[in-house]
Amino acid sequence: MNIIAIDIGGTEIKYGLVSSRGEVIFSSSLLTEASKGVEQLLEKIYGIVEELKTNRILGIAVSATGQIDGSIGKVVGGTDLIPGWIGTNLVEILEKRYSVPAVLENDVNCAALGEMWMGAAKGKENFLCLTIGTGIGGGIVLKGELLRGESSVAAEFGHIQIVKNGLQCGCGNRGCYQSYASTTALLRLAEEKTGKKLNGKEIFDEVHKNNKKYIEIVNEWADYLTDGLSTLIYIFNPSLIVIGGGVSKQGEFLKSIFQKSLEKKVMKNYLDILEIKMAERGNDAGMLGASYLLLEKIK
Ligand code: BMX
Ligand code: ZN
Repeated sequence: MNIIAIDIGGTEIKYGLVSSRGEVIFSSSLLTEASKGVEQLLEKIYGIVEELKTNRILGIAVSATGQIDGSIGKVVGGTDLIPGWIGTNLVEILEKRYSVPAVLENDVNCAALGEMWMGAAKGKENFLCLTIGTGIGGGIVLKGELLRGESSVAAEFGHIQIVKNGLQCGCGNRGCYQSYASTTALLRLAEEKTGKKLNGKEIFDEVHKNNKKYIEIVNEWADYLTDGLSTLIYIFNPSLIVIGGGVSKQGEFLKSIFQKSLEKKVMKNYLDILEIKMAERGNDAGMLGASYLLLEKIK
């Protein structure tokens, strides 16, 4: 039997069917269109469930952007990215509507579990996961379990303040990490410095062509990224950090930029035992992690 898995990011919704052994049997995606608000988003979710629903579904597993209390399946905080999203108890809505078990957990918490179950953190029990996307998200796994925190909103790495009186963030504060080190921030920085609007892939294509301007831009952005990473390294002294999000497709190339930058900010004894890995399950990690939690719930 399979699970309907849905991963709601700030830009894209990835969805598909995951088996109880962790195989992604089918997957597809559509645009989130976050600014259209929660009612539109719910319609998209219902459309996905209708498309994939058969009488042999174990349940619905949802991974989503936002601060989420996974124990009750409710969005309890976050930025204003999806108007109306905060306060939504998606688990209640889905269980009532479809009479199958459902789970909802933060997207990067799910990505961490997905990578532990079937990817770069296989066999690891203590590690951090950080994703670089519309925002920056985090997941902390200790002894094989998510560290959720007192009110279930731990590991929101994206809102660590790294610049005093800096750029305005959607959370209401200024100078947040994600305003400087997300993919959104890389695109903004590139546009500011060149006057041209390129997407992430195009920016890295320019870097691979040895375009000095874009090499400078990527290095500046990476410097912000490692400002946050170094803080996390000093707090957790981790043996593994898994980096996810679209840019992780840049693989070893980007990893070496991050590593060189970290060497200038973090003491050697922390780096000697630290492995940085790019996520292996890319777009599937959130769906896998949510499915992992659904299997735990129905066990
Ligand atoms: C934001 C925050 C996190 C999320 C992270 C990555 C909101 C709506 N989201 O910091 O909960 O994990 O972004 O999400 O407050 P993404 O949109 O980049 O996938
Ligand atoms: Zn913020």
